[in-house]
Amino acid sequence: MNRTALITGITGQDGSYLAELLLEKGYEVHGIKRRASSFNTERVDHIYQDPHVDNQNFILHYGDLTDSSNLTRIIQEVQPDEVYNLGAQSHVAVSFESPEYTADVDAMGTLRILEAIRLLGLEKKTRFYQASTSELYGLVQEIPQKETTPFYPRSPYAVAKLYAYWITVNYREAYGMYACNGILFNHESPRRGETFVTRKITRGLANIAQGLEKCLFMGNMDALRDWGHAKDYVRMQWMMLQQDQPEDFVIATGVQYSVREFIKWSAAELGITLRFEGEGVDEIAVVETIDGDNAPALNVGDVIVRVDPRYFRPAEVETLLGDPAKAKEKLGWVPEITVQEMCAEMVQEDLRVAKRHALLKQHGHEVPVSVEN
Ligand code: NDP
Ligand code: GDR
Repeated sequence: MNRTALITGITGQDGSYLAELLLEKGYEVHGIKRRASSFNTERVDHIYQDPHVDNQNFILHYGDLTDSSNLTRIIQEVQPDEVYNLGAQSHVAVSFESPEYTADVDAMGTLRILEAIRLLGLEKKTRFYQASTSELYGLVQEIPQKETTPFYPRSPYAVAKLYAYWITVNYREAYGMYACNGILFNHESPRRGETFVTRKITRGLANIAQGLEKCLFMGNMDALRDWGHAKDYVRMQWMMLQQDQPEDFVIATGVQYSVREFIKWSAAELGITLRFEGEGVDEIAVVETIDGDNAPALNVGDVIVRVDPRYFRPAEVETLLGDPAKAKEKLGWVPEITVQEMCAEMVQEDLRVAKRHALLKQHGHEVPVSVEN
């Protein structure tokens, strides 16, 4: 019989890739989507199935991680073999502005699901995956970070995720549940939310190249991250639930780069070389050379990146570098897509959209260009 999976956060970056993967593997996939005043299913629209036809294997339910009764009812209806808890207020900077909401969704939401599984008597049937994060390491205590590295969270988001991490461990130990944490380092894709740094860069620079925006305003460009591709990382989320024993794993590439380097690669993919000048809040990036026809709106000497302290965080995570040795050894997991390949894919996708928007603008239509946070 086909296995059944329930994904919270199915409308997000990871949820959409994981849903595709599980459908390919023959799962019946259920997902929880939030009610919104406009459509929010863009990332999964291509796998949407008409509910009026028989044998549907992709089913969306309205729900919210802040609503226990709703979660319990959905889990009771679905009787999932596997639950992937990917839903979260996932933006670190936003968590400083909405700390209580972030705790409610990211920490208590995890407890609500675990408790629903237990109260419904599904603790021996349902396997549980928790989307834990490298943000747990925060002010890093060891380089590189591995499963045994002590945590030191640096944001309301990370503190909420710390609770979620430990409550997952606790339900495993207390009730014998198959529950585990994937401690995932940053992972990106063309489906990455527009306000995370990589997508902000690829989208912003593509728009600037096409004349839709003038300048990209950045926060801390010295920040170092270990970036992988979301497609590689969701494969591991599934693998973690297929073992004999539940265990926690770090998932990372083992290589780190700065935000500034990501800006340089993105510009290079557009045929632009950048020169960085100045320091701190006065740092700028100037167009040094332009090659090819992807940047018709730009001239040599244009300043296209500036620093805006608005994007600095009250407490920053300066450096993250993961050690994925355990995942390689025990699961045979290795990332297949390099960060440079991923960056090129993201730029090309954003360039395609920017070109379309530029054409619309040329013909007098309004186009969306905002880049916030
Ligand atoms: P996204 O922000 O792209 O997706 C988050 C998902 O959670 C969306 O579907 C969102 O719905 C949903 N959501 C938000 N609030 C609620 C709520 N109150 N109730 C139900 N659903 C909600 O995140 P990613 O796909 O990038 O990440 C997936 C998970 O992995 C998150 O938990 C994140 O914290 C964690 N993580 C991510 C990493 C990364 O680098 N991407 C690294 C480590 C961990 P909507 O579409 O309506 O906004
Ligand atoms: P992060 O990702 O906070 O690591 O959390 P993000 O891409 O937002 O920031 C990465 C680093 O870039 C610096 N930065 C900027 N960030 C944003 N968003 N906007 C800017 O303009 C900017 N300028 C510099 C940040 O200060 C930071 O150091 C992501 C999320 O997906 C979490 O949910 C997940 O848990 C972690 O990755 C692992």
